[in-house]
Amino acid sequence: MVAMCSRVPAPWQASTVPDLWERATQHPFLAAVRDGTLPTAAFDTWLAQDYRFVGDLLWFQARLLARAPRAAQPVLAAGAAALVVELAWFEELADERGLDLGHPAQPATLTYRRLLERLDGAGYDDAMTALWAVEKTYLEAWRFAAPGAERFREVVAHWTTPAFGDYVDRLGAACSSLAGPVVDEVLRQEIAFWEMAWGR
Ligand code: HMH
Repeated sequence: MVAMCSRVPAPWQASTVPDLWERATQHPFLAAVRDGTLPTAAFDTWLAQDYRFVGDLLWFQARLLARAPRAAQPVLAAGAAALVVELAWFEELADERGLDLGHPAQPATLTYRRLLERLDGAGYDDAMTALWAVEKTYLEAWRFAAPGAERFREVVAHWTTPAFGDYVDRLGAACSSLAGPVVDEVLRQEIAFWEMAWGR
């Protein structure tokens, strides 16, 4: 296989486990965002947990930047700065919605955090591939939900901007591989994260 790095494959090419990408990116939670049947409480539960997750991801990404090769520094530094801005965006959104972001992390959030901690101790290549998978799954998931029912339209647009798509492509281009066990592990955590809010 020549130049794996130079192009991002279609998502379903990156996992060896059937259905894992579909389950992570076409979850009923997302279909309900699209058709407007998602209860507001479920969305708010998810939002507060995702705020925690973004904080954990920033921790992971800052440390990944610290050990990254020179060529990967620009995309990782830009991404880390974008996560700081994203946290502020969540805080504004929570303010508008009268939502408390202080809820403790739920089990799915804690399990995802533990995966990030483990990846922090893993080799750089695996950690980088996992970061790409985290962002690629999220992008494809929101693209599946787009444009979203009226009351979710603004947030869906926020997570499907061309700039975010470009960022994910740049992450992919900086990876030595876009497949492997770490990708599947990320996909399982992404599925569990949707389930957390959907199940209640
Ligand atoms: C669960 N996966 C989840 N939340 C996010 N915010 C992202 C990925 C992308 O940052």
